[in-house]
Amino acid sequence: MLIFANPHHAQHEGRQEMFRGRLVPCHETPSRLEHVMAELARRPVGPVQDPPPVERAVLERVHAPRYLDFLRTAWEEWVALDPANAALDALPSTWPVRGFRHDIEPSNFAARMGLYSYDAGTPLTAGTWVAAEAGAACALAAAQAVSGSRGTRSATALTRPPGHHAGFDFFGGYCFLNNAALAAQALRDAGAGRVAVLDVDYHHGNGTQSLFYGRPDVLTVSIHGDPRTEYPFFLGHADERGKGEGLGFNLNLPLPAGTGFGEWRAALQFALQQVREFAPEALVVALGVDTYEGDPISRFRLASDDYFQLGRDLASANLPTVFTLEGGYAVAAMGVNVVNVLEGFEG
Ligand code: SP5
Ligand code: ZN
Repeated sequence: MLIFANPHHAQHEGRQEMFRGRLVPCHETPSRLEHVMAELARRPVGPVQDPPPVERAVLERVHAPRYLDFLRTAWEEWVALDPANAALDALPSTWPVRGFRHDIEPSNFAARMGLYSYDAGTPLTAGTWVAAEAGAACALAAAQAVSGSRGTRSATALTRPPGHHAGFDFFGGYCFLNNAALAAQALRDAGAGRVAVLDVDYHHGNGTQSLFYGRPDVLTVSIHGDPRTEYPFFLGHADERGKGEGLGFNLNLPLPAGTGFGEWRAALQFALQQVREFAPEALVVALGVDTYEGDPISRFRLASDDYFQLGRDLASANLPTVFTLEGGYAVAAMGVNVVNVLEGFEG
């Protein structure tokens, strides 16, 4: 297992996210990745490397050019509004709504923050672009590593901010660039005819789903908390099966809050069966460990030891596999849980 770790992840350090009318400390912190790195030092599963730099054109395979430009320059614009802003995060507070908007892109910064986002829980900070870009580089390096007949069997992008909630031209859910989607597209571009993305984060992979919804070449599967009660709420229902040529190539497996490993694993087995029937040439696993029983913002009940079994089950697909790191907010347990998956996968 090759591991590409984001050398710049700590530059993305949000202070606060909006929750019930208050700004509360961010759950998505640099310490998350530091715990994974520390556990990997105790239990190495493979060499840890820096990724090579990413090319803009590769990011444009998934994201809108004007969205990328916005992310790259947003912090400068934010500070230019008022030098005192340098001590604050930028958070959106106004959004376009369906049926009540014009195509004209506003020049106002707050308006464009809203145009390119969908929640007030995802602060943009001084180092967000540098961290997100280097994270995407990890995902792309991992995809390259498993590509072709001489590729390694598996590679992991150990990175934050996470990616699976980010879409063509929007950030949200702590995510800016969709690392799993970038990996899947890179695998396609490197010659894989069909690629499957299996998202096991607690939250529905709404960004990834939206990116591939009309495409039959990338199967997207997500196991997650029922969006009737769980974030991101507006997508992730079982009847979302894809559209046009992509009809039948999206699968959502929502489960109720409180679900334990037995039922969760049954959903995983079904998901893996669907992946097998799709017969992909590569697999991307959007690996969130916020399914853990101790997670502070999520409500499944997986125990640390269950993550070994998750790793073994994923290995049974017998495919070149890229892991991208998504959620997981029980910070102290996060290292153990992630490394358990990778160890279980390695066998
Ligand atoms: C990648 C990922 O897992 N993103 C999840 C984003 C969830 N954002 C909304 C969380 C709201 C929960 N806030 C609880 C605060 C309790 N103090
Ligand atoms: Zn999550």
